[in-house]
Amino acid sequence: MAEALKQLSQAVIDGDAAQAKTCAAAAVDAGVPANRVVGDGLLAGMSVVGTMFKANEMFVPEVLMSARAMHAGLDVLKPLLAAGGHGSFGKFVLGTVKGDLHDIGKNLVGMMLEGAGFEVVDLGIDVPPEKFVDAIREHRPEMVGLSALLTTTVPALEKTIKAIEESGLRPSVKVFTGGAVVNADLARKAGADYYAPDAASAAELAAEVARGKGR
Ligand code: B1M
Repeated sequence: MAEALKQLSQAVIDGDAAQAKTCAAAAVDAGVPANRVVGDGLLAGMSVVGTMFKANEMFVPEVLMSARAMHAGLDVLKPLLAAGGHGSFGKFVLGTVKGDLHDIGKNLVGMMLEGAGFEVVDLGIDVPPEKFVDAIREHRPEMVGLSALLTTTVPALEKTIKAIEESGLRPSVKVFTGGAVVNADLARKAGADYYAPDAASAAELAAEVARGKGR
């Protein structure tokens, strides 16, 4: 079991999408729970990639290959992570803020939300504030989630929430934020209602809020 996860992690580091797919499927077949395959396999590999990227031991093209491998592994797990969700908690509009192209964490949050019972409307990456506003007007979600991974895109969180306020739609939605550079303090300063440090807690918190037990 540990060996399958180690191989999966290495496939992400190597940027080998086919191998990541094979290893993720093998881990599932061996009975490893999907959340462990994500945490101890895919995320463990991506964490090494992040460290190497920071140390200039890996560069953007290689990191993109790792991102592809991560997505290939996540594709295998998606049906398991999203199992049981029937959209019974209502709609959740989700996107990565303007200027930010990172989508792995956001996609994971989306899968976990679906698994928790939300109908997710994914707006993608580099989403301008107006697009969030238009989506709220069109889909009438209960909640909106903004993901930001860069220090330079943290201001886009605030701008997006401000645009939602100016549209008059703010009272109708709870705003969630998260992403590597976001913390509870930044989220509060940007005007968000909730901050979650990872995908599992984002889904858990959103479900609590939907049940009326939100903190
Ligand atoms: Co970029 N990048 N990147 N990158 N990248 C980081 C974020 C960085 C920390 C790397 C580093 O220096 N160590 C650094 C940011 C530093 C900073 O601003 N403080 C960085 C940089 C600098 C850049 C560029 C500027 C590099 C360059 O071009 N010189 C550039 C910017 C492009 C842009 O966005 N405009 C860039 C580009 C890229 C790639 C395109 C090559 C690629 C992204 C591919 C893709 O996403 N499709 C990439 C990657 C892969 C990374 C790292 C290595 C991995 C990110 C990731 O996917 N992690 C990252 C280093 C790192 O984080 N260790 C790095 C796995 C993912 C599951 O985690 O996204 O954090 P994460 O999501 C978590 C939580 O944060 C949370 O839940 C998720 C799962 O539990 N979460 C939420 C996320 N969203 C949430 C929303 C919520 C709640 C929780 O509520 C709504």
